[in-house]
Amino acid sequence: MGEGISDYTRFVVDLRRHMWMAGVEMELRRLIWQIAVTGKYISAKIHESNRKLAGYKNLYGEEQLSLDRSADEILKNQLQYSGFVREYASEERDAVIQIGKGEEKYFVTADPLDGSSLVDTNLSIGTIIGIHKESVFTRGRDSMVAALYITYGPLITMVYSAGKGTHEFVLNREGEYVLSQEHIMLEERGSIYSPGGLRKDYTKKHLKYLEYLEAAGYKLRYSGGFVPDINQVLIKRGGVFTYPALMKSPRGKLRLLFELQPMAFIIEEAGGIATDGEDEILSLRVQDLEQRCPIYIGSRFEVEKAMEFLAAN
Ligand code: AFP
Repeated sequence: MGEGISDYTRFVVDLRRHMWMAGVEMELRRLIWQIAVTGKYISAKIHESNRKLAGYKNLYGEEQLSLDRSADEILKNQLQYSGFVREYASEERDAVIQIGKGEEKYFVTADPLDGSSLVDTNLSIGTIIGIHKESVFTRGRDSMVAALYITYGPLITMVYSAGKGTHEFVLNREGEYVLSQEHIMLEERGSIYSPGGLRKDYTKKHLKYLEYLEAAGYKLRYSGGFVPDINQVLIKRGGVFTYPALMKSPRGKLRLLFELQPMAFIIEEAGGIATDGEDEILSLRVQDLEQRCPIYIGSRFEVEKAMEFLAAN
């Protein structure tokens, strides 16, 4: 029996209503909403580019930006003079820029289009956002007030936390973000592992950890996109994503500020943990934008097991 439109609207919880009901502070609600809307423009750019952009000229003969730089421009323009954002730091820029008048409340970090090397394969990619109440050059634990990521896949989904749980929204045909999963909580342990990097470059301790997971029957799930790979651990309620210290690059590959802090904030709010193998990601001080860091993130059992293996003699 179909529900009348009034029933439908009664049960539909859109992003703005959810944040208001969760008691998220007004300016932060409006900023998160504005960023979520930007995801629609970035998605449109991905579709418009049909996976080719860099090096192409548009009909006016103008050189087209690569998709990740286009996504960065869209985000920056959307946040500039929004009234909420004082500074903007992006994986596509080599310095933090002031985009407000200087008294705004928030500092935003962005990986505008993570996994862009996957665009031509039509695999899912994403946007990763961190929202800070003070300069980002400190510990995430002290500065972060919210984080979100948008996954451009068969559906466009947005996962956010403003410190009151982790929640998922789906962009519906009407262009609204509608609540799909509220207060997502990871189990104590899961059944999937997502191992970045090359086996030949692993340290012996990391290799022993992966062999432990494989012997325990964990299923390998790795797409090469941090956003969908982490999203799978969250939505499947457990498991572990890791991009470890490698012999040739002891700091691993992923960026502390743009990729790891936002995901650590979100996963911790879902009852999981995120470490560099020794210390919690959100306890690490950000020294510079380029700072990379090994990562073990997901449900408690698997991440603590990793720390055991890495600490063993
Ligand atoms: P791109 O943004 O260059 O596609 O890199 C994606 C990424 O930064 C992150 O999303 C993945 O987890 C990781 O790199 C994959 O790295 P490998 O290609 O070395 O597996």
